[in-house]
Amino acid sequence: MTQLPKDFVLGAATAAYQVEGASTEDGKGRVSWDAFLEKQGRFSPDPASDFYHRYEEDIKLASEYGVKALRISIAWSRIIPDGTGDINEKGIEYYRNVLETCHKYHVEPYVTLHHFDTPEPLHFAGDWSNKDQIDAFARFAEIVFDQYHDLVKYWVTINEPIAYVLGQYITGAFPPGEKYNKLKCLQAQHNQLVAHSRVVNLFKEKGYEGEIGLVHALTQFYSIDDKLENQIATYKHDIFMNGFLLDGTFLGHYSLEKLSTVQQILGDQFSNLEMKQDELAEMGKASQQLDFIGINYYQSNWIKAHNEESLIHHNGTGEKGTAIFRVKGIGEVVKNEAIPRNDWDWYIYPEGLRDMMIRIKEDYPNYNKIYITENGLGYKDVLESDGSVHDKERIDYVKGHIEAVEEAYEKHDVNVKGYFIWSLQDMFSWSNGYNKRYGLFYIDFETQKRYVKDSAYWYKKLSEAIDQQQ
Ligand code: BGP
Repeated sequence: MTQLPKDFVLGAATAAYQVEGASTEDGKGRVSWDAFLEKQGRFSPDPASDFYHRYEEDIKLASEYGVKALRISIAWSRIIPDGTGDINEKGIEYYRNVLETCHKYHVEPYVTLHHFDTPEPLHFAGDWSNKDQIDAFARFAEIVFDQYHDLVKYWVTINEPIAYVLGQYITGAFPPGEKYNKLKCLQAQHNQLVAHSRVVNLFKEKGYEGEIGLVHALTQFYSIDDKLENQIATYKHDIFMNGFLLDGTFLGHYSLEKLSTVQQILGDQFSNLEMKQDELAEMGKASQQLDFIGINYYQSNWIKAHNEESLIHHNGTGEKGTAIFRVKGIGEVVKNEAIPRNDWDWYIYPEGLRDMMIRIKEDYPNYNKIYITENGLGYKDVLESDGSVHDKERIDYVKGHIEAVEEAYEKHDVNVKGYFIWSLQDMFSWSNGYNKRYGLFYIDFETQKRYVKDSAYWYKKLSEAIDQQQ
């Protein structure tokens, strides 16, 4: 059933705000999303999957279905409610309980420090576009390392630097809902790399045991045809979304190729992009000490040039065919009828994952090792009257992507060490609400009862096959 080696980590991923619920309980502070969602009035982050109260049930389910590792995030606003002030002992205690429960069930925790949930006061002060957030984040990270270094071996600094700020400043689907602000988006990308680097260097200087990495959302981009202008647009698109961050992560600086493209994209605004020498020094140091890179891969996109006015429509309802993405001077995501896509217009193309892994290996030989830290299918699952959920589409999706991972490992010698399905259980999706389900376990959000999907049975078999490898 598998080519993957015995030590390959088969896991599942989650994020605090999407599963915990209890968003005002036990002293938790507000985050970037709270006011934004209240204003939208579409859906609430409570009770989500009620993981705050049901974590033991979910971790036990994970262990029963072959999930060997669980990616969680620690909500900064539970540990330091306003982001910079006093520590909340209830928050400290909660995550200690969660982590101890993981060990009780032999599920290895992989812990992310920032997964889209900046404490509200920092968010209102500019979030990652404000460099003051870097010091605050480093303080939070140090507190968390001191508290849990005995329980956590694998740390992730930041989840998806691009996805958070693309949603915030380009598509407007994330708070504060700004659109087409390329400068802010790039500034916040850079600032996140500096924050990540500070935390990596701190982790290494203080000599904590364990490994630390960064998780990138990497979408693979292909030109829709051979026309030169479309190839150039694809190249620019890639640098804006992937290349700038990958250079910063692995080289610790931005190559001239990336900078000149960013300069083209920003035009006159380029001189306002603030990248200081000491920040680049911090990044250079961190790039040499990074233990692993996490890839979150969901889809590939096909691109053509776009030099007219920008227009974006975020398909957050699952009405297939409604997504529009055109950004002046970067490119347009075009429809490609040859490739299947889900109801949210996300293209299903496992080859893109393989290509991305090979690119990282070739372009950045110091990449060390890769985990696929998120991959999965958003789907409108149906709970049958007998409690079963037949999610064949999800099994096919995951199988296809695992095969792409195997190909990268076997044929292209990519050092890939694990795969985390997104997600362990159904949960709240940031800009899509509750009908976009990803879990191995179905949740009836009214009753909070868990049901085992067909994909969970399949995943368990895969896990057993990996265990049986030599
Ligand atoms: C990633 C995030 C996750 C998760 C996933 C699915 O970008 O790290 O938190 O939400 O995407 O995305 P969505 O919920 O928008 O379908």
